[in-house]
Amino acid sequence: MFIENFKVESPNVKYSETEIQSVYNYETTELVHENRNGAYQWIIKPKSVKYEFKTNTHVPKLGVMLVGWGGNNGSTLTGGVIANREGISWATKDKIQQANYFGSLTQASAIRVGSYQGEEIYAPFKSLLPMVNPDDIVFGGWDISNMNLADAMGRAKVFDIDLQKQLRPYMESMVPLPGIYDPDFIAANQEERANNVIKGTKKEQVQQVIKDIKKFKAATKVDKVVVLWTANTERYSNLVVGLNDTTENLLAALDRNEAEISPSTLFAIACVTENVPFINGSPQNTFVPGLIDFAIQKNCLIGGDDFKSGQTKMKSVLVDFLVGAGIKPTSIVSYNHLGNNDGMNLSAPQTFRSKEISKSNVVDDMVNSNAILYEPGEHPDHVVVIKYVPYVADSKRAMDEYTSEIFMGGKNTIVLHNTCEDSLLAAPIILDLVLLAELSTRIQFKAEKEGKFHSFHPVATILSYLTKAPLVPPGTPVVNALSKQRAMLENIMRACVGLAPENNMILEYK
Ligand code: NAI
Ligand code: DG6
Repeated sequence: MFIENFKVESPNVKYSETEIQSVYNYETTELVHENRNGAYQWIIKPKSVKYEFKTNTHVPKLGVMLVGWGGNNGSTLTGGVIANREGISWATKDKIQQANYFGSLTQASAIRVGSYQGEEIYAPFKSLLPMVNPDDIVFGGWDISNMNLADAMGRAKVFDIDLQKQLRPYMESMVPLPGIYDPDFIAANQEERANNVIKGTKKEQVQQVIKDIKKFKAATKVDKVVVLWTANTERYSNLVVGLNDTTENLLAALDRNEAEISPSTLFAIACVTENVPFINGSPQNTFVPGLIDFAIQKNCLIGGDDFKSGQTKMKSVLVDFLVGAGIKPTSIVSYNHLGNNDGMNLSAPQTFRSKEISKSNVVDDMVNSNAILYEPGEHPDHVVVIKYVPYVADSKRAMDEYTSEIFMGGKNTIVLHNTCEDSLLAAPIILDLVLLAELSTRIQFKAEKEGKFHSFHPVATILSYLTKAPLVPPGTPVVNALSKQRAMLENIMRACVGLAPENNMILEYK
């Protein structure tokens, strides 16, 4: 059974006009490795820590500024939200299709809230806490191509033509602001597109982006802005001591107009300076140590890297399943070919390398979790290939072969073939990223020994379900397994309304 909304009644939760306050007992463990009677032993001690959460229930009017607004993802997301807002339907060869938010965790998934008269009861994920309605988001942003969003939607070749025709009038007047173009960081094949660029030194470019954000905020009267990079994948920046290792060095390098500061890092510097949350949807190392340091100093949310949309999402489910089932994946080979502008940009070795890195490290936590299967340091062979095939356009083909060792030396090979418009996978993920980033800035919490409430760490691990290479604060474990990432997010939101984590024990029926 499905219920649309609910309210929690418990001594642990208080709803007021402006906030939800909850008390939550975090049941965890403390590990000790010590000498007991002459031998070292691991001791696990259950531990309960009392936390208090406060969620501001005022849902702001949200502005989202996309870097790369005129790209396939940017135009698809903007058109998709308009279609939902306006209740647009269109004819396909199969049926009359209604706009929807399928693929969005916050808008189209459900959570279990309990059971009632022998039936499991589910509610929308978004009913857990008050969140921005995506239909109300005001979009804006930058692009190095000056094409308006209606033409950009046509260039992307993602939506059915009947839908495009209906969206055109809403999108024709949307024109991206000039972006920051640096040919050293993206593929040379992008040069033709770059007709809309911010001139000046790097510092002047940052100042222009700050002005753009302020102007957008004033013109649209939004309460809050989130900025998200969905522009081209850049090459990795070189990490250089004295240049981008600390806030001071990064800002001094900006003053000196150092070449090795990428456009994405410039956008991030602008956002952190203004305390505007910044999310990186591409694989490059935008968040150089000096930038992370800067975000921590300013307590400004940053999140990334690289949307986890298709092949990697499957990987972080399948490998978790295999290793969790006691099966040993020994070789993972992932091919994809695509023909959109992202594919063209990734055909250059330096930008491909950024993507290869973010696609390759995604099974480490699962492999490291099982020393019955893997020797220390052992890892499956893992190869990632991406080819540019213009004809298939945004319809990406992903082929994966997983070979595993099974019982008594047997081998098992699983082959997947996935065909799908890449931007239709990415757009709902972008939506979740901005909605959850906004929500997380309204949550404050404290553990029992902490005097004051504080926000989450500015490096937003809460967003990791949505990213291939979750950015984490130094010294924090990286979790890639999709089910764990989802459980973390859902359980934190449940804690905010005084609900225990979903434990799936269903003891009442045992
Ligand atoms: P796209 O190439 O269609 O769009 C990128 C846009 O960024 C272009 O319009 C380009 O003109 C613009 N641009 C480039 N540099 C810029 C700059 N410095 N400032 C402002 N605008 C700039 O690519 P698409 O398909 O929209 O993907 C965007 C990014 O998202 C890529 O990096 C891609 O790797 C990443 N991504 C996409 C996924 C998907 O499923 N579609 C999944 C994971 C990541
Ligand atoms: C080719 O791999 C293009 C990329 O931008 C991917 O489509 C994107 O990174 C999505 O990757 P995945 O592994 O989540 O499907």
